[in-house]
Amino acid sequence: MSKPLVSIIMGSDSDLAVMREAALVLEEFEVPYELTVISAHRTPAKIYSYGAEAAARGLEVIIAGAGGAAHLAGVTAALTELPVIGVPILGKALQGADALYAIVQMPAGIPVATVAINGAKNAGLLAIQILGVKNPVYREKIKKYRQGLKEQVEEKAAKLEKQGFKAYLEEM
Ligand code: RP5
Repeated sequence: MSKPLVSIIMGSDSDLAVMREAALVLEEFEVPYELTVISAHRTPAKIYSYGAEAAARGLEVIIAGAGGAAHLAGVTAALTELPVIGVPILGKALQGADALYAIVQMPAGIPVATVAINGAKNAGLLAIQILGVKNPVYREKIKKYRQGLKEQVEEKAAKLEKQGFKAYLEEM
């Protein structure tokens, strides 16, 4: 197994049902990754060493998902010069707005690339695009993936135009 290039961390195992989407896309693109639970609040010493050592271990991008008072992505970004992608996790109380604001509102100097609430799939894709800056294999895979998206939309549009919206909806 190759050394992981991408790290997926999350504040709790309760985030895994969302964060698995990032792992699945990395597997689809054959990107070596590691995945674990680290909490900025419950295991602060662990995130300190994890963030501080991440670049030296050969990681190139970190994806951090957390809900509620979601400090994991920002704290990780403060501890490493690697790009950090934050995934706000939908919580019960504030519909994910708490995590979104906590992750996106970073102070100037320590950016976190924030995706949508529960946007773990896009976090995985963005990580691959970042790897693609220096690795043309990943860049080509992203191009192919987008070609597939385009073809899917074109097929749907052609079918909709041919059948009309009523028949189309009945099949949905
Ligand atoms: C955050 O608190 C985690 O990222 C999770 O989204 C939320 C709730 O955690 P659990 O109480 O389910 O462990 O730190």
